[in-house]
Amino acid sequence: MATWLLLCCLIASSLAAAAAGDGGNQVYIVYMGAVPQRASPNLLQESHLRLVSTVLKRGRRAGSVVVRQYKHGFSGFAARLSEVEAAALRRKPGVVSVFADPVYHLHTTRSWDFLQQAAVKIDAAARRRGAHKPAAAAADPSSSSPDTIIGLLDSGIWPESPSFNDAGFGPVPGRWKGVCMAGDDFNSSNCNRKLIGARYYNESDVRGPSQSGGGSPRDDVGHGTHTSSTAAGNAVAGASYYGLAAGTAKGGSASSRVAMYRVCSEEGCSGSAILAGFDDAVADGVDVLSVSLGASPYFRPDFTSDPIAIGSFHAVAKGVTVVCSAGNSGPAAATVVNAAPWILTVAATTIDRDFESDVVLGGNNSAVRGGAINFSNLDKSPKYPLIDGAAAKESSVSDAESASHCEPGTLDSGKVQGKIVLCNHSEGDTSKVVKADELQSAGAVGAIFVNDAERSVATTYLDFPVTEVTSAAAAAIHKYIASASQPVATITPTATVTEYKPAPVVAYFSSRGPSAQTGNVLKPDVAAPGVNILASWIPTSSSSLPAGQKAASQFKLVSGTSMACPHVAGAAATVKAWNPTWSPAAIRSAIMTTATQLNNDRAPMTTDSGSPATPYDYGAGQVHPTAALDPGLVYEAGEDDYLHFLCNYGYDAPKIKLIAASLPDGFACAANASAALISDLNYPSIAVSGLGGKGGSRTVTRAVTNVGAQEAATYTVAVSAPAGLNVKVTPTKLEFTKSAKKLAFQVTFSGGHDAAAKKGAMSGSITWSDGKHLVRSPFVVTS
Ligand SMILES: *[C@@H]1O[C@H](CO)[C@@H](O)[C@H](O)[C@H]1NC(C)=O
Ligand SMILES: *[C@@H]1O[C@H](CO)[C@@H](O)[C@H](O)[C@H]1NC(C)=O
Ligand SMILES: *[C@@H]1O[C@H](CO)[C@@H](O)[C@H](O)[C@H]1NC(C)=O
Ligand SMILES: *[C@@H]1O[C@H](CO)[C@@H](O)[C@H](O)[C@H]1NC(C)=O
Ligand SMILES: *[C@@H]1O[C@H](CO)[C@@H](O)[C@H](O)[C@H]1NC(C)=O
Ligand SMILES: CC(=O)N[C@H]1CO[C@H](CO)[C@@H](O)[C@@H]1O
Repeated sequence: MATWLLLCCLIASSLAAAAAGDGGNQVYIVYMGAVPQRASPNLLQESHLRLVSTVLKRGRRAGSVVVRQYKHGFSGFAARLSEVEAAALRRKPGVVSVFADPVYHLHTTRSWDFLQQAAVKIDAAARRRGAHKPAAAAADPSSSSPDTIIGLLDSGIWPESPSFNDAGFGPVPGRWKGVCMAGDDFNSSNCNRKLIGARYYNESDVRGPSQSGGGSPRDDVGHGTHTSSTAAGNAVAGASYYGLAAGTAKGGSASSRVAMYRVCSEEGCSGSAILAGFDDAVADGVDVLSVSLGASPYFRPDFTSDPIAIGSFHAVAKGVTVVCSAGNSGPAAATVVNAAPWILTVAATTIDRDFESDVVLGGNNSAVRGGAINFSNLDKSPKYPLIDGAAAKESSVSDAESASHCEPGTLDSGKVQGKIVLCNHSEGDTSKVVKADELQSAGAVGAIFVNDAERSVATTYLDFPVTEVTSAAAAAIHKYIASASQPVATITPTATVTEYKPAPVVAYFSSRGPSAQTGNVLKPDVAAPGVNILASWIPTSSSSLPAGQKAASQFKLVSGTSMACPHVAGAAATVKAWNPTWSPAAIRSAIMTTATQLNNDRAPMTTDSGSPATPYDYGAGQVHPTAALDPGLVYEAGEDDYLHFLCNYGYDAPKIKLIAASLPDGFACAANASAALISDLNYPSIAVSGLGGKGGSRTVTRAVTNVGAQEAATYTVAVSAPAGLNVKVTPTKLEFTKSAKKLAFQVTFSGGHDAAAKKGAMSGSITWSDGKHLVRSPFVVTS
């Protein structure tokens, strides 16, 4: 009776809501857990429609509200529903969760503003990699290395790019089940032996009809073309961005095949499409998934309503390695996203190339070093009047500070006319590109931005001469302006500087740990190049061209953790090609334990601002793709370990089902499940939060599996610990034999005398070595 009443009321109110108009409807993801055994996709599809029709008001057809169905790895659908209909579905048997479709964003740069700007190049990394024989061999498509398939969830692909030419590639692997969907300006002829699959998810179904379409795997943003070519693009000689960064552009795993799942458009990436992309990619047979997008760190979904956490859980359970960008919300702490422990989370670093554009001052012709990408044409001699933004203030403006930052509307165009304007720039200001546009239209001939934070990312200003200098360098300019009666200067054309030192450094924008979800798993996992990366772009000339250029560049310099992620996806594909039976956890372990912490000055890596890099900045360090091919030992983990992680995280079995869909027979959370036990997840790094001060102690367990060529191997441990923290590993020696392939050890952390005085995180590492391999795990302990 009670049930009937409830239903009755729901139906009544659902009618009322519907009567109020469909305008309130939005897309909900209805997640139904594991695909029932022996349920054919068709049967499942029908049952989804039947289920929806039970909650719809009369006259609404299920077929017209369901916009997407999930039927491979898990069952469910996305449908345009009223709040009341969604609530009714939530109570239906078999429905595990119903949540509003979130919109995620591509991790190109800190903000959408930057989309037209910054850039990067994979050449230096590729050059370093090419120096090592194994990777060079793996990158040769004619070599006998097994095929690997990298799937990308992104904004689509430009199939005509030379990065995706299939010359030299053998037939598409027989196990591939994907398709090449036809759409606007895209048909099956656009796929080949390199680009073997392309799907899209009709955005207009989800967001309402949109100008930008979305009805095609073709990329109209550029982002997906860039990430695809970074992960797996062919080597393309003579690549450059209008002559800058000239060299060979080459993906991390040039022998891999590519499959694009277009889940994003210019407006963002809908959660329902992301989930569908994961579902299809796993069923199609990809080996590695590269996902350069995520939620905002300020609106972080729970694991149970995060399409990336859910989709990647199923992918990893099926043996697919999932690599995600950490986000571009640094350098603030606890901004890392995509931090589920089954994901390989990637931070961004610089490469050893800089784009130098100097300021030459009148008087003694001294040069002040700056950096940016300009395609302007100022005279080489310093003859342009130079003025400080503060001195060019519009008289009616009272805020001198804003004028010194050249904020729009604060400057007197009469005073900047024909001059080079010196402007401060800080985080939170109007974007530099907008400021430059304003100055240009006010008649200025150039601009110098004083900018400490963002110096490593070269901004592209196309046809207006702009350079950026640090505040230290700006002191000389200020001094000159103060001393000269008529200060003059010029800005030199951009020159590409290679072998720039120090590199890598952690990029300012790269999102930082600790993970806001748990301090007992260290995130991000590794770092890879993500600043000013040169890779393929869409050659559409909608945006302005540099003076003298007739056609849009086929390559572009772009920055973001979006660019770092596919570098690691490429490395993971190469590890997989060499070790086809390895699990995603083993591949991740190989990449993390072989990462490097030194820069090209052979000194410890720093952040952009010069402070020593910590595991919260770069995880295990900078990815070293060739070392990852032969790690010696690996830290294994599987679905069961991740389920116990969720128990320790605080979820009960029904909540875990929201992610895992189904639980193995007999699975139960341990009675002693607790957040502290998360530290025991067999992860290649260690994080312990809440150790306590003096007298505090915690022991974590780990197990390593010998994957080296020798079954008999002896490894001994070396510990690097900060003052104030005692770290004890037992045993200190591991003897692997034919029968003992996997051995456990314990690490005990305890506070030393001055532990209480230590503020914040204490980090160090433990490293196992057999004399040939170094298997390093970073740790972070907080009191
Ligand atoms: C695909 O489109 C191209 C260009 O419009 C056309 O030449 C080609 O025949 C089409 N291929 C298929 C299989 O439809
Ligand atoms: C996408 O969906 C809209 C609305 O349902 C439809 O009009 C359009 O034809 C679809 N586009 C494609 C390429 O399927
Ligand atoms: C920028 O800030 C510095 C220090 O706050 C100040 O001295 C200077 O005048 C400001 N303006 C410019 C254009 O550098
Ligand atoms: C040139 O002028 C700048 C600014 O006035 C000053 O800082 C610098 O020391 C001078 N250099 C030489 C070599 O005189
Ligand atoms: C927790 O319980 C499991 C058995 O359910 C046991 O194996 C494990 O040692 C316990 N861990 C701790 C830290 O007590
Ligand atoms: C790096 C670069 O191409 N800079 C350009 C700046 O502008 C001058 C004049 O157009 C070009 O000659 C440079 O090549």
